[in-house]
Amino acid sequence: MKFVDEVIIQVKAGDGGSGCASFRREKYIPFGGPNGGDGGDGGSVYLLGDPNLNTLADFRHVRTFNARRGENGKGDNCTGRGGEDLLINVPVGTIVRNVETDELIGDVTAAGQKLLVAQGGFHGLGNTRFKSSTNRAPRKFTTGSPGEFRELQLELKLLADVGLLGMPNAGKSTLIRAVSSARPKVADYPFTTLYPNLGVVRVSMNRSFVVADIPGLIEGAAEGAGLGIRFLKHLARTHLLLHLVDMAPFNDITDPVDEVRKIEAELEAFNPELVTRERWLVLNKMDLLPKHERETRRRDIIERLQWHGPVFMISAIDKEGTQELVQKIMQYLDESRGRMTHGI
Ligand SMILES: Nc1nc2c(ncn2[C@@H]2O[C@H](COP(=O)(O)OP(=O)(O)OP(=O)(O)O)[C@@H](O)[C@H]2O)c(=O)[nH]1
Ligand SMILES: [Mg+2]
Repeated sequence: MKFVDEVIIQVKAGDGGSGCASFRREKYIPFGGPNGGDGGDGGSVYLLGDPNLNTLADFRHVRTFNARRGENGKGDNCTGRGGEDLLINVPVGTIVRNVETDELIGDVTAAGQKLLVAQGGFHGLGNTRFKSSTNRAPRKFTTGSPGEFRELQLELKLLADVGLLGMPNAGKSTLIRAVSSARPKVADYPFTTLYPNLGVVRVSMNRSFVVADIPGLIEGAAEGAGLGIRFLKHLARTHLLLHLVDMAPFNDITDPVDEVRKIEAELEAFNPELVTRERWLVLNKMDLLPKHERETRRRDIIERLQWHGPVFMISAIDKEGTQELVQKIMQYLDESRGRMTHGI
């Protein structure tokens, strides 16, 4: 399915039903009193976080959403039926703005979260309500108020704990397949991954984290080369970046150190804050190097990069070193979540 992460939709809540002006008319009872009932409230429009969606693609086809109006009141003091609320399912991570005012309406960050985006109209009052000692036969009633109308901009910024970063073919999708049940396509040509995928990594019964696999970046991505950097925004809400590097490129011209620097330059061009985000170096494809060369290659890369952060050496394809990486990630996330909840 096509990946869409920005759409504009229109939502209209239901109008409130009008009150009714009516009088009791029964045989042998002249001058029966007022008996007009109230109208019903209009339905409101809500967005609902749906964990099974990961794109806004459905909104390319249907862009207008109307909740039902409340029914008008009737005689015999019958209240009109309220209009049903309308729930629109959106992926978790959807940010909602009012197009007209550019105001932020909210952020759907959890499955099952309901966000009110257009309030239904209030019901009108029937003439029974206006009965008083001085006016026993009021003809007055009120109409329902209109439901809110809004034009909304929906923007999806995937919510993942960990983001994968790297050149095409570094093995990002292979890694996500090795550690989660997600099955993104893997192939030996660049730009196999065309849109972000999420994978849930289950570490034990109730400990897990979410990894986002994003399309590979190349030099000049900030200017639109390759698939560009438009997917980098999906890394904005991650806590940790894994920077994957092919440590055994098949030709001598490709230097892993250059490859890392190119990606850093693109990050910087997109959003300097991303460069300061916690980032771990993951040297992949170690299976392609003879055992005795691995450590030398690793040291050479770290030294030339002057890398001081954590470094891992793995073979995503053989799942070597991947479990250790997963454990370290879980530990790091537990600690940083702990820091957040303790306000440190
Ligand atoms: N030998 C070896 N090959 C690997 C390893 N990891 C990935 N590959 C191969 O490298 C190629 C690219 O892997 P992908 O996982 O598609 O790479 P990617 O980073 O997702 O690439 P894009 O989606 O194009 O950005 C495939 O042919 C994989 O089989 C590894 O650990 N060892
Ligand atoms: Mg891929």
